[in-house]
Amino acid sequence: MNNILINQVKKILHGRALKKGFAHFQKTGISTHEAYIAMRNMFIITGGASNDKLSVEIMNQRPKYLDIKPIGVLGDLSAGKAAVMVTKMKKDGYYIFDNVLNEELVDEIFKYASTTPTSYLDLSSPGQKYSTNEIVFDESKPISPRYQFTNNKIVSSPQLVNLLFDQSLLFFAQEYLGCKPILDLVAFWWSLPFQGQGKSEAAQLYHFDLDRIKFMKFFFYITDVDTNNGPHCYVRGSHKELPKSLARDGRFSDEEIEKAYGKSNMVEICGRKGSIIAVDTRGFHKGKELIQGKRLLFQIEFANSMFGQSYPPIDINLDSEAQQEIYKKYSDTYGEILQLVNTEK
Ligand SMILES: O=C(O)CCC(=O)C(=O)O
Ligand SMILES: [Fe+2]
Repeated sequence: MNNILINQVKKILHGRALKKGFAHFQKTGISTHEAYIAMRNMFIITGGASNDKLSVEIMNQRPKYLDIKPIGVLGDLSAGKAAVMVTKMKKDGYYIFDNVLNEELVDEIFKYASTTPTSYLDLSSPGQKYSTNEIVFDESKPISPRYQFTNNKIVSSPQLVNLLFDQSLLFFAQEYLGCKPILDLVAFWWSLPFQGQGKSEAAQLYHFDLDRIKFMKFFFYITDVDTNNGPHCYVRGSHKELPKSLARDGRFSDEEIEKAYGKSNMVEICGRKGSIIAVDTRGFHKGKELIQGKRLLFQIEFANSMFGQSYPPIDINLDSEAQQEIYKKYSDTYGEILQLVNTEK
């Protein structure tokens, strides 16, 4: 068989598996591994069009919330203030907000991360494995390029929980995704220079994320980030369509990316601590390998559906009544990965 024919057959088979898997998910809420793999394959075969098609369907099924009070760390986004930002994000695939986290908050988060034990990327065996033991991060004794806090540690920080429930972020995500967002992933990690080891595992080589159909991440820099200590790198406009020359899964070299997009579209996002960035990581991106210093980053992802990769739920205890209310009111958003374990008072 020639290649064109093989690709046609693949498209039909993966397309069928995706259709069946998505229908099963809609009926049962269960996303099978096979269906997830079919989504990834179809993304690559169609250059992303299959995800866009499913997103239209999802948009109709999950109409936007009409009563979000869009005030928070991004400022007051009411009266159409998010529109210009979202338009730019749709064009470029990322957006750097003028608003930053206030210094006191950044300092508290930094202190928490400096004193709370963290898991770390364990390079002693292949794959993306994190240690089961947790240690307090010590930059003078580097043992890994990446130290990642467990979800339990994240939801034990009142400052990070405040960010999870921030209503300006929810509103922005809704405007970008075009439907009710789902909080589907949180991450908090330190990065260190590590002589080029573990670059693939630490997401320091170009790649695209594809755990969900459509999604976006907020990045919060908790340390100053310059060209030497691991800026997030993004390829402007690469979230729209996957070019045929890069139509495969995996990691990509800088040279390969430059050939396809040109250097002028490869953006290094530096910023002072407190910087807030929105990124559609379906486009090509990486964390730049650190040459010196360290980087602490907090990340929140919103998606339009839980179809795709599966993650374990996170137990959370909410002390704030206001947050309990938001959790209940927008349970379609917060209730997918967060499990409220408050005992009745
Ligand atoms: O470390 C970074 O800046 C990028 C990490 C990454 O690939 C991701 O969060 O999806
Ligand atoms: Fe990524």
